[in-house]
Amino acid sequence: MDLATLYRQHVTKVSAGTAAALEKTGHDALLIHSGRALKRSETDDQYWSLRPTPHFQHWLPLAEPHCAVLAVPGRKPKLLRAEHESYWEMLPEPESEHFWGEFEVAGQARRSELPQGRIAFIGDDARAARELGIDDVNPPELLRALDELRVHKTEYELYCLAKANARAAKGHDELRRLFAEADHSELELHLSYLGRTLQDDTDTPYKNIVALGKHAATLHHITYEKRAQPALSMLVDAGAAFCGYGSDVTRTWVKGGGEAGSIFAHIVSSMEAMQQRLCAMVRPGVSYESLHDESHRQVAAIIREAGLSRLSEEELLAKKVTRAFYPHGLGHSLGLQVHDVGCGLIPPRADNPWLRNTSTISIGQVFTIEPGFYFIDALLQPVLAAGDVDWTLVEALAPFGGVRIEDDLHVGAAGIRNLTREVLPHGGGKA
Ligand SMILES: [Mn+2]
Repeated sequence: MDLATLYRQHVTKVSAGTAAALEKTGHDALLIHSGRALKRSETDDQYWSLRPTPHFQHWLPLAEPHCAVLAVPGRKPKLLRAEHESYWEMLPEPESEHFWGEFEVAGQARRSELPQGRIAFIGDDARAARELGIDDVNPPELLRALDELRVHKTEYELYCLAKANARAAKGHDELRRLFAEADHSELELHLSYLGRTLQDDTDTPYKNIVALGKHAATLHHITYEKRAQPALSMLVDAGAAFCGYGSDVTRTWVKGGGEAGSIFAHIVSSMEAMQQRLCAMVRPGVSYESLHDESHRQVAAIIREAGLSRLSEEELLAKKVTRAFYPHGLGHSLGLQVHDVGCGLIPPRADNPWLRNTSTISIGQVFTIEPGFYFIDALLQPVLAAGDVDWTLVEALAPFGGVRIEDDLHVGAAGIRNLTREVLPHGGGKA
């Protein structure tokens, strides 16, 4: 099916879901605002490029400020589009033109033209709501119902997420090649990724994490070293956007490094094998948290196999040693937001504080599987002090930073689709 047909079906589903949500919350209409361009500083007149309200982007891939979708059950949705008068800047062009036909397009939202009855406003810009005389701003019950619509992706959304993965794959392939052939700075690698994926820094779904060597131990390393580094490892956590939907992909590569390098390379390939085993365990009805718990058991096995500890797997879990090496969750829901809504409604168990997906896996979900293994000084100090890990080996491996391998998975009726591996077959290892 072509994009326009998929999109038509998507809008039909979003319209029906929105109508049901409005009925439930007792609203007659909904105005979803795209947002206001925020000033970079109050003392000057430069603006950040707009990150539209995700609820707005659920309807259409337009990144213009001061636009709104007016949804009235039973009527064709209306796109209220602000007149662009500035000659200083141009509006960003949408990636594709497939969406216009599904809307009645009109000028900027005006108070006098809003329908009668109870109207809800969804968006970040409360000032716009006040200007329109709408006082029902982001009602929580309606927000919850709209978030619920985003958990199970339509075929159109899946198409966009697959495109976002294909775009990211080009950047990851390029960085692997650059890393293998010569020493580069993190900044150069970051800029090469942007160039290869045709994205400006503000277009990416999240700030690229490009970490050479020990920097990989900083989970969100985004302050790039500007000088070329003779690094032995590279962790790249970088995605791409397509029509508002984002991919989230991490790869870890190693080169050289003598004996410690071989041990680290072995840890990377063990993590790659483990990540693939976890992906193979994904199926409807399984609790995501049980996969997270399984990933800790497998990390315990890797700690032992690498010779980092003589404790048993049970002891490594009980004494929270695996949590010192792997301090984040196995993954999260993915869609219009990198950490998408709807899969973390139940709080995780107290010992899994950073787990963002606590759902029971169901058909239509898209989420990441991203186990990690790091040498983070602050977290390892207590387990080192307790004598639970081999201090000399930790010291030898610390310059490699860490490993993370991350794919985006779709749970389909016909099976699990790994959106990342179909375009980027290798998770990491020797560059
Ligand atoms: Mn992620």
